Amino acid sequence: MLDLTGKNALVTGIANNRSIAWGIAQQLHASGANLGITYLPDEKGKMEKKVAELVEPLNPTLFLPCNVQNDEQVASTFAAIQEKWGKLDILIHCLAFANKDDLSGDFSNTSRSGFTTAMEISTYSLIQLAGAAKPLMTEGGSIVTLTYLGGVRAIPNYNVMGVAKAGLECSVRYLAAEMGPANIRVNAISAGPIRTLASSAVGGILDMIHHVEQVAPLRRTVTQIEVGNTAAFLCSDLSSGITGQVIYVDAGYEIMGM
Ligand code: NAD
Ligand code: 0WE
Repeated sequence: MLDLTGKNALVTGIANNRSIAWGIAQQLHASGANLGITYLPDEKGKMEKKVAELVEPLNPTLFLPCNVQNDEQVASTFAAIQEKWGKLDILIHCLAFANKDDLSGDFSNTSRSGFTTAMEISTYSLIQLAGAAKPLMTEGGSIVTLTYLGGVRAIPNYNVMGVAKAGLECSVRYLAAEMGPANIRVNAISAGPIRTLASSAVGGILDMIHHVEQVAPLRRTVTQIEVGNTAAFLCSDLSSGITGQVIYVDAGYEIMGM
C-alpha cells in the first residue's frame, strides 16, 4: 500500500490553492508524510501569511522562506532540515519562472538575460536543491520535479521555458545516474495544462485547455490532485524500481498525433 509514514518531505512551489505543489502536499500528507513547506518570500510578507494559512491543516513541522536565487536561504532551509529532522526522504521541486516577455512572440527574440533567468530559476534550481538534499537523504530518497510537454515539442509561446524544461528533464537523468547508488531516485512528472497562478498569467491558456479537452484520450484535463497522487506514488516504495523517468500525467494527450 501507499504508505509514507515516517518519511520527511520538503515541498517547494506552493503559492496558492491552485498550485500543483498544493495538490502534491495534500496527497503526501494524506499518505502520512511529515511535511516541510517553503515559499517564495516577498517584501511585505504577504506570501508568508497566505501560504501559512493555506498549509496549516497539513501540520507542517518546517515552514521556511526559500528563494532559489538566494544561496543563503537555500542553505538555511537544508540546515533547518538537518537540525529538526536529521534526515530527508522526499524533495518536491515544483517551481519555474521566465520573464513574461519571453513567453510570447518570436523565440529568436529571447534575450541573454531572459534565457539566464529562466534557466537559473527553472532548471539550475533542481540541481541546486538536489545537491543540497543528497547528504541528508541518508536512508535513500525520492526527488520529483514538474515538467511540461513544451520541453519536448514546440508549443506556441512556451518558448524559452521549453528550453528550460528540456534541460530540466535531462538534469533528471544525470541526477538519477549520480544518485542511484545512494538509493535516491529522481523523476519528473509531465503534467498537462492546469489553471494555476503561473499558467493563468499566460495568454491563451484557456484555449489550450479547451484543445486538450477535445483531443486527449480521456477528453479532459488533469487536476492538481491527480498530479499529487502520481507524486505520492513516485515518493513511495511502490515505485522503488523507477528512476530517471518522465511520467506523463496529461489524460493521454502526449500520445496523440492529430
Ligand atoms: P504556481 O504559480 O502555483 O507555482 C510556481 C511556483 O514557483 C510559485 O509557488 C512560485 O512562488 C515559485 N517560484 C517562482 N520563482 C521562484 C524562486 N525564485 N524561488 C522559489 N520559488 C519560486 O504554478 P504551477 O503551475 O503550479 O507551477 C508549478 C510547476 O509545475 C512549474 O515547474 C511548472 O512549470 C510546472 N507545470 C505547470 C503546468 C501547468 O499547466 N500549470 C503544467 C506542467 C508543468
Ligand atoms: O510551466 C508553465 C508555466 C511557466 C511560467 C509561467 C509564467 C507566467 C507569468 C513561467 N514563468 C512565468 N512568468 C510570468 O511572469 N506551464 C507549463 C504553464 C504554461 O505556461 C505557458 C503555457 C503553459 C501550458 C506559456 C506559454 C504557452 C503555454
